[in-house]
Amino acid sequence: MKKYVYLVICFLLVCVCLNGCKKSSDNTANETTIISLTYANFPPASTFPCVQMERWKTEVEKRTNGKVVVKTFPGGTLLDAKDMMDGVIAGQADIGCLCMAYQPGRFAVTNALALPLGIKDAKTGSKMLWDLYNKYKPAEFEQVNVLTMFTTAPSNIMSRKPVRTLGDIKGMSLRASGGAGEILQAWGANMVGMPMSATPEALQKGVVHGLFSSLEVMKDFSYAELCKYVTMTDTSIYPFAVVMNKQKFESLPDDVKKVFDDLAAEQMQWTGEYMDNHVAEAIEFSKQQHQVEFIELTDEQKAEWNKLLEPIIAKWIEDNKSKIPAEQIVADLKSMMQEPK
Ligand code: DTR
Repeated sequence: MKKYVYLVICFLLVCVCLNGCKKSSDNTANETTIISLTYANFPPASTFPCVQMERWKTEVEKRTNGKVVVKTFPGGTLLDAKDMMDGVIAGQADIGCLCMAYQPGRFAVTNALALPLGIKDAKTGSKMLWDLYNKYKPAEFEQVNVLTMFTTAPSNIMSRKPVRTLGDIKGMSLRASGGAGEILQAWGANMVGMPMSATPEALQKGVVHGLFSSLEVMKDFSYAELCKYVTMTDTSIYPFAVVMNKQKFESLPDDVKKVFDDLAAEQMQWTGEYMDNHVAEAIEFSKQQHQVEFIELTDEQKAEWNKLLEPIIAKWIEDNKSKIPAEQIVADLKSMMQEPK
């Protein structure tokens, strides 16, 4: 009898245990059906890096039928501009958007896009950047999974006082970042390096008297209220990358990985086009709403200004050729510029 009772107790215990295991595996299944990812960005939500982030989120959530949910963090609320790459590698955010110029020297190959090559718009620049990245697959991106890349439109001078000649720019404190800074220095400006997110305050406080960037910021950061003059130089674009923590990417199911991979080139193209259209809108906005004067240089001036930039490419090749195939990279970029679009 005792033996019988003992057997029944054992049987009941096994049943309870099995039931518990089943419940916990059901829970796990529920948890894994929705994959939640964090996406960090450094500038405010209305700016182009964040607009492209929201577009990517919408597309991913749609194409995975809600299996992936992306939580976006604009304005440096999760990771700041300079911490973006290391923060993603460390897993502080699953995904991050970074401007390569903000960490000089770190993205040597792809930052070649910032050289004064005369790339005419963001659509062209973004395609060139993507092709260059895919050709060289530089070691600096090995620790992450690259989700897309894109560039800004060319940079122009936005300033509180008019810049009509090289004499006007001499000694003027202008804000830029990375390679674009060398351009300002070549023209005689006092270059002040800082990320875009720090620039509104620097302009307000008079630490800088203008900046050098693509013109959509006249609208998105309301610089048109302070900078009443734009000198059209159309030089130097800024390359960006969207990177994902590698282990996190590897942990995704194959169908989700495919959605991300399929979106990469499409997102690059979408962002380039968005940027070019948005620059055109910002120019109209600055003229109509804030009476900003757009100063065009004469052909002779352009030749004079461009001449001062010639040593920059040669110096970049010299400085980088022991580490990367710098000469070939410049040759590749020049030939990509000739390709029909
Ligand atoms: N031109 C670069 C990058 C840049 C251009 N537009 C934006 C908007 C928000 C953040 C960065 C950028 C720069 O001047 O930093």
